[in-house]
Amino acid sequence: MAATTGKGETVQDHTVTTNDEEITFSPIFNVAVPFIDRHLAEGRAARVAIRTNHGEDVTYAELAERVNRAGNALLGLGLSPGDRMVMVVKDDPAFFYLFWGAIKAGIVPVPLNTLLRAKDYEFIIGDSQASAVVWSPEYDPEVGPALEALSPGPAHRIRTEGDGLTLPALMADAGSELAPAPTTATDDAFWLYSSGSTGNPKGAIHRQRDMVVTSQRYGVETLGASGDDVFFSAAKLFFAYGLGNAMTFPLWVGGTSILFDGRPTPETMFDMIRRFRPTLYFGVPTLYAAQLASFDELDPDTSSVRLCVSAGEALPPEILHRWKERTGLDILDGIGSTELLHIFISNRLGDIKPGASGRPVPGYRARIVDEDGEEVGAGEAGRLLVQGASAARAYWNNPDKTARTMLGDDWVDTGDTYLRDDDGYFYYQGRSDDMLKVGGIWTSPFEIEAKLMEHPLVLEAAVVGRTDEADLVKPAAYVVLTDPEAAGDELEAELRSLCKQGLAPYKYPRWIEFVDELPKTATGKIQRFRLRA
Ligand code: 3UK
Repeated sequence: MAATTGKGETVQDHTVTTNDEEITFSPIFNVAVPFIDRHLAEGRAARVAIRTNHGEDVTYAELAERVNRAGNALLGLGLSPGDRMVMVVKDDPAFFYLFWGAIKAGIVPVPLNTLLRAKDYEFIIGDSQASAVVWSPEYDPEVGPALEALSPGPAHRIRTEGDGLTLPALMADAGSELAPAPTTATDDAFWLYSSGSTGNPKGAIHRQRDMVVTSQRYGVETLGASGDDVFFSAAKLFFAYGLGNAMTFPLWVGGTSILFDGRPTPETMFDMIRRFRPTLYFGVPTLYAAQLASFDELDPDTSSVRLCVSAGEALPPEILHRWKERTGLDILDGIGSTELLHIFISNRLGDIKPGASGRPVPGYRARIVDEDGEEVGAGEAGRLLVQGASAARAYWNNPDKTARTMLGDDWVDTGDTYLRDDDGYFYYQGRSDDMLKVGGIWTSPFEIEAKLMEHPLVLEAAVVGRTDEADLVKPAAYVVLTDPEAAGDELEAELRSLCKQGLAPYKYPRWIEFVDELPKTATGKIQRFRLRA
């Protein structure tokens, strides 16, 4: 299909042009075309797009046909462009068919965290006013009650396999050809719900262009991803981090994605790496720490990997150093968010600053501001604001939160406290709402945690504010040990003196508690609010 611009030139629909300055889109643009159909036109039909831990391989030709069938199946049920389809789907090829089939048909997929509870699903399905819900039968115990509680609720209820109405049955009856819905680059494409530490989850509305921007600016220009890469992500597809790592980046460059539908543990991750030989591995700090703790026992083979990535929370320098020592591999730490869709400040190949998130990814701008919105100087902490063309346009049905977060012109308030050094590297200081005032001075819980983790017996640490006898806020540390037997007064004194020596004097933890584990979100973030409670 071709269109004519006002200037009389002819442009193909659904095309992208990229240069250093900007990424431009044809007036008619449906993002399923460059990510799915383009590979057939470019001779990659027989290449493997997806490999699963169950031994299933899906080629680019099979993927394109199944995407069409899934899109037609949804249209056949009566869904219309703009309708929402909630997905509670494990990491499986069906996730790809549904997500892209919906987008190609103009329907808006809303993938949800598969670890939520019935109450959460009830809220989100109701909030999104979804016309259809599709789920993997594993999640029956939580999705079932949520659907029962909603009346009338979504008109269409579909399992990816098993009982009742199933996706494979619908796809078998649907046509294998589908014309892309004639959307534009700034039309809504998909939503991702983000759960803050307080309040209800909010649906971030992403546009057709957003996955192109993250795949090109971070995937290609930062990671150097190409069609030769094999991508394996410990972070699941429902998380914006996993969605990029294991779906949009491989599909953008014509590479291969390895899917694992189980629980990420050191054993399962090392086993997948040995079996499928990925070139890029994407993890979170907690998992890297656990993989290091069982490294000797598992004796892994990581020789296929060229580069590792970490995001979700800041990567402690100790983990970076130990991983390099054991595997010879670098870990690129970068900060991303659901609202910006993927990583927007990152370390680079050959330019890694331990303890820093790095510098803005090409195409993104970052500013650190004080309470009045004025930019602060180098070395001063403030709120991190970021601008980029992958920024969500709004939160669904939430004008207040939208106004507070989406500042206009694609600027987003991240809610993080950061400082920038003289060389332009950005350092995470904590969530703005987790920062402590100790003796009147802003204190980063994260800085104290990083210091504690320098001790060889410390696996993880979390610091929160606690009031002392005088009702003043002081740091309290919760510490997980590599050897729980080592807990005791002696180690406590050692950790305290480590902090006193290495940090400003007011920052040492006044209380140290040894615990078996830290409360975490499904995506691996420490829930400091639960420790405070
Ligand atoms: C924190 C980090 C320090 C930070 C994400 C990569 O985590 C992702 O998205 P979420 O919406 O959370 C966003 C918040 O998480 N954070 C993430 N990465 C780092 N803090 N260093 C880091 N490297 O508070 C941020 O505001 O769950 C990560 C790609 C896509 C993502 N959505």
